[in-house]
Amino acid sequence: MKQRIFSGIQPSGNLHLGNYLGAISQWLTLQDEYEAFFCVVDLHAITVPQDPAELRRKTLEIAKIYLASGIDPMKSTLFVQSHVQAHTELGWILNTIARFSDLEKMTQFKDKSAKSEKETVGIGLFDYPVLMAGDILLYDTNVVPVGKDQMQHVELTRTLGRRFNERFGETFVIPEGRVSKEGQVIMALDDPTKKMSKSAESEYNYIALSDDAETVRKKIRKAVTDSGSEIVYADNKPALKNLINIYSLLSHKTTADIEAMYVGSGYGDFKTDLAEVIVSFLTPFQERLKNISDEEVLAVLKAGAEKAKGIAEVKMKQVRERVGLLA
Ligand code: ATP
Ligand code: LTN
Repeated sequence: MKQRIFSGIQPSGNLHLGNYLGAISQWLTLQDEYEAFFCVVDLHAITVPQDPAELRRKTLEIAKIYLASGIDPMKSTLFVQSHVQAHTELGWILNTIARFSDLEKMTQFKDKSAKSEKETVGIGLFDYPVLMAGDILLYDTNVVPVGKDQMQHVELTRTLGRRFNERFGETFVIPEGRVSKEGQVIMALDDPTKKMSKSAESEYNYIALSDDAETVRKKIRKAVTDSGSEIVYADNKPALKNLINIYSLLSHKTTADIEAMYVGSGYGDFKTDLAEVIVSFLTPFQERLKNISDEEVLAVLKAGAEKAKGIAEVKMKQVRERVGLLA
């Protein structure tokens, strides 16, 4: 029996290179080895206000991005979270064992809520890691491939899974988080101390997967660099290190090879080439994306939801019984 992986991305904002290199590119290699579930987590996206029509459009777009990236529906199960009601049901049940003190510690909640007035921070934003735990535990997931920023939520999932098992008897597999080595965190182009983020204020923070060649070139030209002029991969040059990481991950050259290629040249040459490396990745990707029809992706999502429902329902029967809900 193959082990299972589960992961998801929210249909909010513009997907960027950080999402691709931190999450999706890891999934591509894992889908051969594992029984894989990749979800478009729309119920997570509504923890912040979304325009309904735009949310529907984004949900389809994320699913198309999965396909255009090479997630193969013959190997992996792709579906939309809200199509499988068990996610909200398990999320609620886990709420009853999650503690305020568990959630209060979550860095992402602290960061996101710090940006708004305290009185307006929604419960959904606070509670969302519990829903995420439900996503993962429903499928007896063994491994959760995510970017490093999500590891704290995977830790919480483990805590809630264990707590449930202790109180109600062995029910859930306790999953492990997995981050890819280099893609751990892609930093913002305009500030190497922050992660590249789709909810960033400035579009110079990220390269969107939908950026055209001219936009990529402009954004890379404007990307901040460190003092000095040589191309070296070092911790005291965080901006450059991030750019070399992106170069390396997309070109499959090692960071040492890249350093060697630019001995004697400056940031100008390096940035020009980096922009072309990104464009050569994005152009065929965008071409594939454009050719995926709504009908095609809807059919994949429908089949995916059917398969996911079957598995989730078996688990929920067991959960309801353990908790004492009348059959
Ligand atoms: P936001 O910044 O608005 O919270 P996000 O860009 O982090 O959104 P998510 O939907 O939260 O996007 O993340 C989807 C996946 O991409 C997660 O696995 C996350 O860890 C990964 N990811 C997001 N940003 C980065 C990044 N800068 N570097 C590496 N991985 C990332
Ligand atoms: N919270 C994650 C998205 C997410 C997820 C999941 C990731 C929701 N449910 C289950 C892995 C497994 C984020 O990236 N913001």
